Amino acid sequence: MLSTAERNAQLSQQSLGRLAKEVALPGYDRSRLARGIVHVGLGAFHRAHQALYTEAVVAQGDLRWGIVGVSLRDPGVADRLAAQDHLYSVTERHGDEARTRIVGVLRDALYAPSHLAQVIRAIADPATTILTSTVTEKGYSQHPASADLDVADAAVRHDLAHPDAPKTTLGVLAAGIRSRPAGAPLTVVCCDNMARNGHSLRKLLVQYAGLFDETLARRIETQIAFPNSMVDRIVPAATPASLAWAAGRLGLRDEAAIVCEPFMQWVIEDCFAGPRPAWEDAGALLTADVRPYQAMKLRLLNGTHSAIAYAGQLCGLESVSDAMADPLVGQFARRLMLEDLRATVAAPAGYDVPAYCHELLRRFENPALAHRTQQIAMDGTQKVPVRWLPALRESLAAGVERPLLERALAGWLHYLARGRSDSGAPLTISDPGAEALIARLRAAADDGDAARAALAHEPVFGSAPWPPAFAARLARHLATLRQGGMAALLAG
Ligand code: CS2
Repeated sequence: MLSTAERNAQLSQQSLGRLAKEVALPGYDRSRLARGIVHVGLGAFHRAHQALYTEAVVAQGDLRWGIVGVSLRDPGVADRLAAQDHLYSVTERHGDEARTRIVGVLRDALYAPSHLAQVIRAIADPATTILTSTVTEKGYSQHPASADLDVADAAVRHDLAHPDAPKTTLGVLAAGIRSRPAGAPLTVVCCDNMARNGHSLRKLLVQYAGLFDETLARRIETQIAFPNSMVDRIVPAATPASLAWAAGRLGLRDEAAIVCEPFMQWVIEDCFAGPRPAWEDAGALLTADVRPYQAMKLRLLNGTHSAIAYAGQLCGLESVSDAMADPLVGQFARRLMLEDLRATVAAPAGYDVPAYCHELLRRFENPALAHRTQQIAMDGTQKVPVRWLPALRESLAAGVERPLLERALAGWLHYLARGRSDSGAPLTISDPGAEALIARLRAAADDGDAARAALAHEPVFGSAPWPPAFAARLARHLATLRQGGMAALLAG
């Protein structure tokens, strides 16, 4: 229990008047906010991205779009938000500039394992016409290489046996949709970094529902809209230091404070089944085809990010801005983006890709963000097949080598196999899908064997064979890494 003094020193509806005066407040009557959106995955990214687009729509007077946030894994976030009347701050920082506002659009925050009935009711409510999700790539029970439902996954098997007591994202969505009145329009907007994310989610949900309720599967397929979307904003996970910094700025404690970059982008396919917030009034781009934007962002931003993450981890560089300031790793990241990855990207109509790259590099250099390389390095077995492998496959099929991207891939494999930085410090590898790949790498007799064994690991690298000459180059890079670390690989 918080004492009165502690409550007074913490962000809440009641303490809004005590905030530092440069902090912007919700400019609408929160008590009149209806619930029109359910969001699954209540992490910092959603709260600093989709929630802000919606906050802007609500601030213009359309009060239908309050958000019910659902957390599937983290019990803490719902409690922290509830203790603050679901208010939190977002500070946008670049260099010395900072802008802080309090976000009021969240109506409720539910931890699904302990409030499942409420979550299902919220999804089933016909006033909910939009459901958004940010549960990370691994949150969709998708087999990374086949892109189909991973029916071998223990949590999926649990949900199929108990569809009314689900644990997975797909299980919770299906249970909620099953309880909706027929004909109530719903649009599901997947906001995770996957190619064709909306279509993938539809396919997975239909596959999942089809295994226990054919009628539900048909309903999902024919009546619910699943626009693809591209989301972008760099939002580092909070740390004790970022929370302390935010408290200093606010004049109050905010246990859910977010510090992120000023840049924000959302491109959404304009196919909705029913009412939606006018997100375009808040700067979102509604368009007929999101795929070129997705490919551009996943390859240039996320592809470079992952390379920075593994090179950074191996070289003892804690944050992206540290890595960008490092002569070898910074130069590697720039060349990887501008030479190898850019060559694989077709610009969306009217888009200035060189200017986009220039801005990306500036964003990575932002010294005010402590964006940890360890955070981005997580879940490589989910990210690499989306961010690097399509560009590599296409290039190799056209007979083109991508020397920097190939080095990035070798760097990731070396990071997994060795589990230590180049100076010998143990690394925390957080990737539940990596166990089998690590076992293959560590069991290999030599570098050639390691390269071939990795490329034959179907869940990540797919079933189509990779060219032997490419495997040989990868083996040479692994040898260089083993002998001289990342510095030797990047200097060569
Ligand atoms: C990052 C992304 O953690 C990661 O894997 O690459 O979260 C990245 O910061 C966002 O996609 C930026 O929009």
